[in-house]
Formats: sequence, structure tokens, C-alpha cells
Amino acid sequence: MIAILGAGSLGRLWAATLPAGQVAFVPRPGQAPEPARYRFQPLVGESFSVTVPWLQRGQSPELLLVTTKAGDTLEALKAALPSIASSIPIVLFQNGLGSQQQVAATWPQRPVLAASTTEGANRPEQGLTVHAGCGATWVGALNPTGQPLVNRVAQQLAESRLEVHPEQDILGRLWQKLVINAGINAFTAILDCPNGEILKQPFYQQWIDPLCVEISRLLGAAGQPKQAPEALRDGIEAVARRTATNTSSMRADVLAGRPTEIDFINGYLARLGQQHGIATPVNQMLTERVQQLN
Ligand code: NAD
Ligand code: KPL
Repeated sequence: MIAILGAGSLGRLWAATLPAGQVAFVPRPGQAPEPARYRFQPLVGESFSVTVPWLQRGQSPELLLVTTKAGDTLEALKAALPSIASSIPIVLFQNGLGSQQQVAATWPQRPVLAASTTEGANRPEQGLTVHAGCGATWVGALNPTGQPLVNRVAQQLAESRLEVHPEQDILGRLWQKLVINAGINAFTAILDCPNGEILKQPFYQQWIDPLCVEISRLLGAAGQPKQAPEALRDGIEAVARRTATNTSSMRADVLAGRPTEIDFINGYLARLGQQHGIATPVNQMLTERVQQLN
């Protein structure tokens, strides 16, 4: 049994694609035990209905996928973990950085892994989950206890038929995605436009180079391979062009009135700058501007 904490878009994607009968959502404390029912629209083919039971008291999963938003993850795990055996691997799917380290530091004895995924899922209407973008998922250990379990967990996730790879350097991969999200998401939320539109906007053109200078310095301070600001900008703009018509997750959160993950993207970079004595005025400015949108 694979337990999924966070029955939102990404959690429902995994629940719909993993073998039926082997998945359960983890309830919030006191949540009604009615199974979750929804329609699932795969990338190709007809939609189908999915029913996912809630994990019952005393039921022991062999794997826990955590698909809450970054800001909800610590509290969600504090409520869920007391009833989950300490040997069960925890796989964190959150965007950005900061929440993963919080979890690994809070439960150092548990096997903690992280996944970075480019799959896309959304819920355009109540009761419908859409697999909106075909991507891949990389999974790797965040602590030594998780290391021996990486291949087994990757195999379990691959039973979904989604593309899954074990990753030796998951922190590096999370950083690569963080750089892209730091260069796109806040701009799309502030400018209220699809990803590709930011490239034409004076606000983006004014701040992208100083932002990339900050990120380049932070990569060095974080022990990540150093990349020149120009290379970072090229990478960000390649993704903005490739996903030109997308609404970023951050813009979607603002439009829906949900909290954003800014504190784990540009906000994380600003905090890291403070720790290392690296000035991060652009990350700070973007963080504050997005915080004001909620
Ligand atoms: P979502 O808001 O659709 O789902 C999160 C779910 O967690 C919600 O159903 C919410 O009710 C639930 N939740 C919150 N607090 C909880 C708690 N205490 N206990 C139990 N459940 C709780 O978000 P999402 O789009 O599925 O994204 C989840 C994470 O995955 C985010 O960090 C996001 O950046 C990342 N991600 C999402 C996608 C995607 O395509 N959706 C792709 C890559 C990464
Ligand atoms: O990951 C994304 C997001 O929206 O969070 C990008 C790469 C910007 C695609 O929309």
C-alpha cells in the first residue's frame, strides 16, 4: 500500500496512475472516511473515474508520498507521522527548497527522500483531475537513511507507468528547478501573464540580470556547481519559451486566492543570502511583491 498525504492535483495524479487498490490518501485528523472519488483525464484517451480509500487507523503503508504544498508540509507530517512506522520511506514532492530540509531535520532517523517532477496536473473543476503535462520524475535521498531505498522507491513509483528515474544528486536537481521557478514564477504572478509573456515585459527585463547575479552567487555559497548569470538567464528563458502559454503554478495560486510557494522559491534564496552574507535585494523584492498579492 502506498499512502499519499495531500489529495490535491499531484496526489490525485499519482493515485490515478499507480495500480488501483494499492493506494490510499492519508486523512487529516478527524476527516470523514468517505473514499475520494474523482474523474481523471489522462494525457491521451478517455477520462475514467477513480476511487481512493483513506488510510485506516492501524493500516501500515510501505511508502508515503507527500504532495502537500511546501508551506503545509511540516504541519501535515506532524499530524500524520505518529501513526506511520519510522522505517517507512517518506518522499517529498514539494517545489522550491526549504520545506525538504525542515522535514529531514525534524525526523533525522526516518528515511527521507525527495522527488523533482516535471509532470503537470491540475483540477480545472471540482471532481476532475487532469494530467496536463507529460514530464518525468527524479527521486533521490535527502538523508543517509533514505539512500539504500532510492532504487526500490523509484521502481514502486514507476509502476504508475510515469517516467521515473533514481537520482543520486536530488539536491542538485531541486536546485536546477528552483533556479527556473525563481526566474519565472514570481514575474508571472506579479505581471499576471502566461510564462512566455514575461520576456517582453520591461519589469522582467529590468530585474532578470541582477536576479541571475544573485542566484549565481548563491549557487556557489550552497555548494552547487557555479553557473554564470548569463547561463542562468538562458536556461530560464528557454523554459519560459517552451512553456510560453502556461499559467505558472504561482500565478494560478494567486488567481485562485491560495497561498503561494514564494517563501520556498525567491524567499528561500533571500534567506540563504542572509545566512551567507550575500545581498539578495531582487529576491527580497520579488518575495514581498508576491506576498502583497495574497
Ligand atoms: P494542491 O493544492 O492541488 O494539493 C495539495 C493538497 O494538500 C490539497 O488537497 C490540500 O487540501 C492538501 N493538504 C494541505 N494541508 C494538508 C494536511 N495538513 N493534511 C492533509 N492534506 C493537506 O497542490 P499540487 O498542485 O498538488 O502541488 C503539491 C506540491 O507539488 C506543491 O509543492 C507543488 O509545487 C508540487 N508540484 C505540483 C505539480 C503539479 O503539476 N500540480 C508539479 C510539480 C510539483
Ligand atoms: O514549474 C513551473 C511552475 O509553474 O511552477 C514552470 C516551469 C514555471 C512551468 O509553468
